[in-house]
Amino acid sequence: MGGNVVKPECVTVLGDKNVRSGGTVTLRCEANTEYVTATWEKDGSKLLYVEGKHKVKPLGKTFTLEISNADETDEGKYTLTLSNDKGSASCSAFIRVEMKKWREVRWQSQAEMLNNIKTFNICNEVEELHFLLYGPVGAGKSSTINTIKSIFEGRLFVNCQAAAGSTTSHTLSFESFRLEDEEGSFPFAFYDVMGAEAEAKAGVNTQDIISALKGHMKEGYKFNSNGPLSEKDGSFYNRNPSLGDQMHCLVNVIAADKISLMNNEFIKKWKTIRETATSMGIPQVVFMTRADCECKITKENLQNIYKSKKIRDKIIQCSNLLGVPVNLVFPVVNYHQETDVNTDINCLMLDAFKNIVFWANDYVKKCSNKQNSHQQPKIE
Ligand SMILES: Nc1nc2c(ncn2[C@@H]2O[C@H](COP(=O)(O)OP(=O)(O)O)[C@@H](O)[C@H]2O)c(=O)[nH]1
Ligand SMILES: [Mg+2]
Repeated sequence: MGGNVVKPECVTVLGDKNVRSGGTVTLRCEANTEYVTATWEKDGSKLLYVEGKHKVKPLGKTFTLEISNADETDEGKYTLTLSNDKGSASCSAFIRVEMKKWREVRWQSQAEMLNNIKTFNICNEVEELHFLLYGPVGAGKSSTINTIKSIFEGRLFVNCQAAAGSTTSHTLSFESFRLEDEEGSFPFAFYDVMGAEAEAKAGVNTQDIISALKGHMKEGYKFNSNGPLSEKDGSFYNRNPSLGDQMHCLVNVIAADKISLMNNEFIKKWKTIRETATSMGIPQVVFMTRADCECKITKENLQNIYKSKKIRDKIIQCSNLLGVPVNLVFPVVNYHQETDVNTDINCLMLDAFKNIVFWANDYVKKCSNKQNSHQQPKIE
């Protein structure tokens, strides 16, 4: 090669690719010279070539890597490095593997799902089902309520103030939001609490969330970072809450793209709240918002959400972090930039929402059966 050796440069670089599970994908780079040694890495480690799966083809100045029969282990960042005596050059690309669907959403059945919820018969024991949304500032609690309200009302709803990239809470008092359409209202109430911050003194007080779960906190109570609601506060403390005053489902809200940023202090707070909910038997789920921020194929097409390895990995991470079973973690996307309603956003949210409606109702029925069996004299 002698005089032909020049410092390697990439004339065209590798491009990100999506591949279906079982499919074949090729990464290609054009260099300025063929006199180079090419090495491939995956996620920062030397690629282990598997016979029949990986084919590496240098052809003149073109360097390709072909991966056949793709599966989820093939997803990752691939880097090609070209080197010779004069130096080296490298470029990278991400391969996303679209997995076989691992959960079903009825994308075509918005009207039917919505109708099932609108005509849902709540048990007689309470007038409405209460859902408490809990999670850090910016997790998407207010946006989740806005999204559900938008679905019910058939137009975008923005009254529950969502913060634009803010780190302090916008929700300062204990407020509830109800669902309505032109025909009437529905027996569901959502409680948005001031975002929980990691520092013990900042954000919503853990004890306040527990009071809200148990039904001690009355609506309109102003959260105070310096101390929790006191039993002495006659106007906002309900001493003897009934089944109809307490919460019937705890919806933990976490942003898919911020899970890794959660600190231990925060997780500890969360654990305390979850333990209280568990001891009361309250159903608990996780709404993992901002799924579109975390996963490109989901952002491109929401119907890909249950084909995405990235989303599945996030769900597992979320489940491990919060101790909620994987099948109770629902990835969702909220309205955030749309100016009109979107069927896919609606179907994904309705799929999660219908579950919590049933579980909250089951919980109320179970509690009232227990109360009744304590009150009724035993027939010998
Ligand atoms: N891309 C995207 N942005 C979202 C989603 N949910 C919420 N957001 C945005 O995230 C930010 C925080 O949301 P917000 O509802 O105020 O969070 P809260 O503090 O938990 O009430 C806002 O800028 C929202 O527009 C989502 O699913 N996707
Ligand atoms: Mg909020």
